[in-house]
Amino acid sequence: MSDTLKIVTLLGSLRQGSFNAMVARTLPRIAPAGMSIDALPSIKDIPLYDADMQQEEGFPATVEAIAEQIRAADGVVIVTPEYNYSVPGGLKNAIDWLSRLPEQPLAGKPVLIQTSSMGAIGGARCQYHLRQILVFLDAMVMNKPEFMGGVIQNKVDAQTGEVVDQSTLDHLSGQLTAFGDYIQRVKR
Ligand code: FMN
Repeated sequence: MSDTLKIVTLLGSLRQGSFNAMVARTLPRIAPAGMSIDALPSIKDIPLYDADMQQEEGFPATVEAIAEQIRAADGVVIVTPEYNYSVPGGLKNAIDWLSRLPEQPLAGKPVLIQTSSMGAIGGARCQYHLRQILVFLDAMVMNKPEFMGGVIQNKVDAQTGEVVDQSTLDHLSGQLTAFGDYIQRVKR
């Protein structure tokens, strides 16, 4: 492992103007010293999980690419909206594919969760469903501090596509610093 902590972001929204994409895009410039943050490939073109497809055609190239980058990273930040009080289907589908890989990339991997929504509680209900899923994948999800970006549409600049609200920025950068410390504590 190099001195720089290599973090990758997995985005749960597919839409062009995604507020969660704005959160993910903001992270590199507010990361603590010694931490790099890069976006994983979009999950948009991953087909619905199908065991027959897996057997006949192998894993989709995007799933293989995401897995390889997760394996090479020190930690993963999952940045996602909440859909119907839970995890968006596209994100669950990507996790389902990843979970079937022989060298399952999230096993033992430090993971941070960030949810944002236009609602007041910022996707809190999604977080606990996502944590439950990640138990089975044996990921090492950081407990606290949590980040739930409520009413996120009022905290971003649509022109630059980044978070501008200062208390949200402070919360996010504090959480990233805590994640760096967490990785140092749990890394093997
Ligand atoms: N917002 C919530 O706070 N809780 C929900 O349960 C919830 N369910 C949604 C379900 C669907 C199918 C969609 C399209 C939106 C839902 N929303 C919910 C609103 C999202 O928070 C909002 O669309 C948000 O902007 C999505 O994130 P994005 O901007 O990153 O795409």
